[in-house]
Amino acid sequence: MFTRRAALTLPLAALATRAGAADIDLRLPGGPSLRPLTRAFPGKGEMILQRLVPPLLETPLAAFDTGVITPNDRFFVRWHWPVPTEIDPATWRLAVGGAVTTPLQLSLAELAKLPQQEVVAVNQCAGNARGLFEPRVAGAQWGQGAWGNARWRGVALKHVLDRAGVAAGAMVVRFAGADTPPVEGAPQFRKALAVDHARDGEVLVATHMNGEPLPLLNGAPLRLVVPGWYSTYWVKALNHIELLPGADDNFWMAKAYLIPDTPGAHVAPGTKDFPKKPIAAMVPRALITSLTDGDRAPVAERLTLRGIAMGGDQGVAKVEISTDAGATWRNATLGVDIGRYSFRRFEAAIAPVRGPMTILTRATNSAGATQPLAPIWNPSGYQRGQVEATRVEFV
Ligand SMILES: Nc1nc2c(c(=O)[nH]1)N[C@H]1C(S)=C(S)[C@@H](COP(=O)(O)O)O[C@H]1N2
Ligand SMILES: [Mo]
Repeated sequence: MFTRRAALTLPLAALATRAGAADIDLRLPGGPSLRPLTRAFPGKGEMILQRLVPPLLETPLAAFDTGVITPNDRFFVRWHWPVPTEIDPATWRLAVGGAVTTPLQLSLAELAKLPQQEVVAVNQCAGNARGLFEPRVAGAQWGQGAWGNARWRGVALKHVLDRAGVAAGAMVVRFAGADTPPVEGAPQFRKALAVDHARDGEVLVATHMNGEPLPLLNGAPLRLVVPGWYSTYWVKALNHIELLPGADDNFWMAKAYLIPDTPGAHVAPGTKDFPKKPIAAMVPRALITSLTDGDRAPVAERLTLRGIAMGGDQGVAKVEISTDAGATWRNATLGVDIGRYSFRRFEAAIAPVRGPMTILTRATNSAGATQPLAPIWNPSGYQRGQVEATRVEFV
């Protein structure tokens, strides 16, 4: 399925096409904003090259404007450590151990015999749009393309855990993939969920994405899908599940991916000392996709705006737009509802006049959570959730 040769040529191919690649301007307020576009990665079409090794590939905004599902070949990519390249589906094993009654070594064929289910869900990096934080924060300077929406298929994690038998006293389930750090002593990427969450019947061990086997760069042959939660938990190239009797104190749970324990994960810019908690469920967001912030566009009698919205860990109840800095809002028309964890498309007509216009978009979910007008700031650039502004010059 994935040949060794294809995997090994990955960084070289990207390097070869880097020179002379067309640039895209992400319009980041705090620093260099141009990025090369690349088609050099296996299974990927045109992507924004944020980093070569390990790859960070961002989805161009235009790819979100064509439908509610993000195609596999445009889906963003993020790895902390080098991409595991020696993937042989025939010998792949998912080990389940720790506080279980029956430790398991499941092959892909055995997993395929367990009941299969599907969910459409948004996979969003905790740091999506970090590059728009003001003042600027350290980390990958993503624009608005470190998320995507796909139809995931696989086995409910619950079935896998039931097979192993969760021992009394097990509290958390820890996940690890086949990627290992290239330097000794660096922490392997591992994430954990509470046992009850892991057994909720919605968390999946996925094999397929939009009807195809998972692309290599998106975690083939198995990845965790945690609907409604940030993708840091969606462990790729999953090969190890471990039940622990207490909290997971590994680096990626205890030290990284922590947000301020404040409303909206917001602290005053520059603040370093605040109560922290692990990032968890996503928050509502809406974004115009038919225009990019900073665009010039021709005046027209009527212009239909299109965009995508998500409700975080709930369905989208409404999307509103404002062209008067939030003084008044009106409802956008929502597209088809294909599940609470999915993107939902929206449309709204405006009558542009010559000159600058700022269009605000605000999503509210079915639990009543909505987007604040004031910008979010925290030192890691996580959980951007404020109303997005698309500034357009009509000419
Ligand atoms: N094994 C493994 N899984 C991982 C990661 C990783 O570095 N290694 N990164 C996580 C993070 S932070 C993100 S944003 C998502 C990205 O998923 P994608 O590359 O399929 O878009 O993978 C998650 N799962
Ligand atoms: Mo991420």
